[in-house]
Amino acid sequence: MDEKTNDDVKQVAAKSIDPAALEMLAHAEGCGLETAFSRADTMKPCPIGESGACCRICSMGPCRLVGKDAEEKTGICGADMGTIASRHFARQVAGGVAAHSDHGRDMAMTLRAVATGEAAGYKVKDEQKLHTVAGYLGIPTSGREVNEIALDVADVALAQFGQSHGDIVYTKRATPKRQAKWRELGITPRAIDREVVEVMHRTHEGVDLDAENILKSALRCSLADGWGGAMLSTDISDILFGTPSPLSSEVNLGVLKADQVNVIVHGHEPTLSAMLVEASRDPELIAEAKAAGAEGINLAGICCTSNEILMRYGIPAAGNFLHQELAVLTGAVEVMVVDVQCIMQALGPLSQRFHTKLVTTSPKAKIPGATHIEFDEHRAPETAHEIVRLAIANYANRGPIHIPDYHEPLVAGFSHEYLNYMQGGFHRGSFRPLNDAIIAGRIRGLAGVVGCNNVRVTQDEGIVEMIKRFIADDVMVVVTGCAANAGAKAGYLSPEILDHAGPGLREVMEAIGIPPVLHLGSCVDNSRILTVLTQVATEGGLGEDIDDLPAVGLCPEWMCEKAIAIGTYFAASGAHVIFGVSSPVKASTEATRLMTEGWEEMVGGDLEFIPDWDAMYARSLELIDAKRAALKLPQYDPSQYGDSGDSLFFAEIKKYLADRAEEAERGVETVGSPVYPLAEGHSHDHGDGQAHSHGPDGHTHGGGEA
Ligand code: BF8
Ligand code: SF4
Repeated sequence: MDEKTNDDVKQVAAKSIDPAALEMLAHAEGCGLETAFSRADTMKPCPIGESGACCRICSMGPCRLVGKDAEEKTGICGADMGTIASRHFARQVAGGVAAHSDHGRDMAMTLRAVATGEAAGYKVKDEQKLHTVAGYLGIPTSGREVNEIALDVADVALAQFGQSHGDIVYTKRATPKRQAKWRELGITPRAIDREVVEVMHRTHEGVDLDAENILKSALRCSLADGWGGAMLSTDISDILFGTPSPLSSEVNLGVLKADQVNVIVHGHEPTLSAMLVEASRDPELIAEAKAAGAEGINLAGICCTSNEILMRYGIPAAGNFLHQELAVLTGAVEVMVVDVQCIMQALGPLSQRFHTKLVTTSPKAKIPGATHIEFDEHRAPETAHEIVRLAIANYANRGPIHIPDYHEPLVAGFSHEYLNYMQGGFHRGSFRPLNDAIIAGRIRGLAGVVGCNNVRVTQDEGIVEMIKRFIADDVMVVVTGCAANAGAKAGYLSPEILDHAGPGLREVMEAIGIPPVLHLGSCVDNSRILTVLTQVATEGGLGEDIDDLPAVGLCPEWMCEKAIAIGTYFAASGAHVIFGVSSPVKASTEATRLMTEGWEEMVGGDLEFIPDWDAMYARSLELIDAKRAALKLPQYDPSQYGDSGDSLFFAEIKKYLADRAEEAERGVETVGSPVYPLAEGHSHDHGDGQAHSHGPDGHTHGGGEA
């Protein structure tokens, strides 16, 4: 490789805070291969589009409102900046809602196929959750067979997409105050598809031309995601694959194994990947892998498919969004299986430079250069076997490999149900301890740090900075999606991180026995945050609704429309939300005002864009402290706490994880959902059926270069 100047080093260092990524970027450069990171150097964002000042809704345009007086200009049809920016924003919301919700619909279709006995290999894993969900949906359960209930749940869920009258049923899970507010404003979502279609209609040329009204429709559309498609997706995934409870695993590219057949699942849906988990553990296939010269079959994940199987089976995560190309660059991936969303087209040509077979599986998502093996829930186990066999056959074709030796331990799997259980046991689950801690000021507030990676900012930097600062300042953090993965790679999802928590937070976490940063799952699982916040709000002592809580939601490195939809539904549910990177409505003072002051007045929550990490953090604390003051809670004072803690937490969680590893070794059924593990006596393993031992430095080692 050429010698590097200081400037080169700085430029590379600015791309990621993850040493594995930096190592792989240097490797890519050495191989003369490009990645999203290097393409971003030459492809600068268009400043007009980036700020929301470009309209390409009709062919009289595209109209671009630029210059000092841009806000006084209009497009050819007379549309002003507020309309143009809001219209584009609303369409982003609709795109995100469509993506999450279509995923939710597919989950409901799978549940239906399971209920009618047409989906071999799947079954209802969590009957308790099925009963709970049936209760929300008004479906009788008493004296009925599991599949009878499941069929009704699937049909009522599917009806939520296209019903011709009524509201989305899950909106009833919001606080009474929130439901009343939505009704009063006329933004209770009616049917999921309808809200997406309506936004597309309103933002067609020449329809809704009032920024405030357009943005109001975006709020309603987003609610069809958070309290509709995404929430259904989470619930049905729990029914089919088990409601998560804590388990340990590992994260980062070092989870790839030099001497095993590596299969990566990437995308968002848990359906095929759950079957791949089983296939990767099939003794017959393992024997075939050994006959092909490998030591075994190693499954790992990227993006939210990874989160889905990490949370339920402990399958290790190879990385987040910007790791997808880096994984292929290791040369050690026999097959990368993708389903839908956040999959880069670049994987097609890149995988052709290696022996890696890129396998597309969804009829909705094909990529030139990939092998298409269509997933069909009616023959899922066969498809999974076919894919694993393709990987085994491909093992012999490996060239030189380069696996960066970085892998961090993490604990994941904190569902709403598990948090309840942790705070009072199977029969007395509640959020009382957490609420009391917030009221007393031991916990200053709550923060959700969620969302993507984006090459426009240093990978993982904003996410990890926020997590680090929050826990040091006694703010409890929940994470999902690629942000969870970023936090984990930096070591913040390991129980040891309690040492970095502030004195009050540490005391509480030790007492309850949970870590200060909780991995709640994939991006559709942001709906878990909605239900957690709703319970915190109704538990007592912290007001009556989400907009009373000392809480913020951050998406420091947002990238796609789904993130915009999530941010919007949190705002519509009463949360203060801050995004980084840049604002898609920056060009319009009016749209910016509407989404901040305007929405705060309307729904109590808002959406701000603050690209600077220091400013984002300062604003977060300001918002949290303002809510504490409004609730007349004692001012946060860290000097009061920190004396009562001991290592109870470590002892508890370590024992819990060790018990489960031990059970897994004994062959106790590990696929499933022991939400109440002590009540049900189930266990998860770590994805490869083995207990992982942690070295004295708290890190696990393996993989490595060959
Ligand atoms: O749905 S966080 S980059 S992977 S969009 Fe995509 Fe963003 Fe990652 Fe999961 Ni979510
Ligand atoms: Fe231009 Fe109006 Fe057409 Fe948009 S809808 S491209 S602003 S003429």
